[in-house]
Amino acid sequence: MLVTGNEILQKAHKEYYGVGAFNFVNYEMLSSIFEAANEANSPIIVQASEGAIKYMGIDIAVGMVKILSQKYPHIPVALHLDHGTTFESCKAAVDAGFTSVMIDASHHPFEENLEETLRVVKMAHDKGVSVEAELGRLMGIEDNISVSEKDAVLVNPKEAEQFVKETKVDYLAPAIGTSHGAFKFKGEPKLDFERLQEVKKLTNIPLVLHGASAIPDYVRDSFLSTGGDLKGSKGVPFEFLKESIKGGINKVNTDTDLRIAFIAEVRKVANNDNTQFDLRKFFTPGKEAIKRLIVERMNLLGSSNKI
Ligand code: PH4
Ligand code: ZN
Repeated sequence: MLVTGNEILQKAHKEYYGVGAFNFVNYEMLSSIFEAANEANSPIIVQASEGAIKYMGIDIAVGMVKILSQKYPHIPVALHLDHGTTFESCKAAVDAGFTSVMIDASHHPFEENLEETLRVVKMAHDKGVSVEAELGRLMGIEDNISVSEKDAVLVNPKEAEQFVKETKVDYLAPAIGTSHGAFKFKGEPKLDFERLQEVKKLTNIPLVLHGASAIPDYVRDSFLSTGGDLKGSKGVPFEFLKESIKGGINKVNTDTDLRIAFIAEVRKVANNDNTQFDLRKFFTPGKEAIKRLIVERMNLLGSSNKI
């Protein structure tokens, strides 16, 4: 059943577990996410970025989610706009049937981010749609980073408190040292869990971890073994994901893991049979790999059997 993001995340916030927010760019990814949720008996957030929406077409994206949520009526699913960059983009998503939107004005100065978020919250709440915003910048933190450099990049907990109070945003993505993609950390992985706990204490709302892909060894290995190159890639270690949930993260954004798992299988088929051109022979194992990875992730985050 299609529900608001808040409906899924308020429960996760109260019971201290994480819900995967999985990105999709086509039917294969989307249906694998639903199949995993069905197997694990877990709520899901399915999310599309502006780039993904441009690729699929907004009506097709919403249509696919609606049809799949009718096929699996027992699964609570929220359809979320990931990294909406403007008010107009958020409004287009709300008008098209998204049940949750992110306004990402985090690259603007604090006051501007607050104003833009407030505008989106008013528009979205009017239509019963939940809103996510972000504070700080998504980037890895090195061991030798100074306190002032860290403060310039990561979320400021006091600002987070004021931001949530004034905007009434439903959930917040605090930058604590993660980044998008396959190369998250140069040295040892490092996240600022103390800062996270402080933000949770001062805001008391669901929190979001962007850049949460783990790149499990077996997924990296299967990509490498097919001749792919991911030298130096590093994801968020499983223990860090668990620690984040303890610190108050409830929405766990995951895209890179799905991409790598899928493409590794496609590469395998291509390598094994260079005469193959039946799309189904490539995509069926790709979908299976995404599904397996998501079921495992749901178990780790604690959302399995939470329906
Ligand atoms: N995201 C995914 C962003 C995808 O423009 P685009 O479609 O490439 O954007 O918001 C995440 O936080 C995913 O993090 P990950 O890279 O660790 O999976
Ligand atoms: Zn993100």
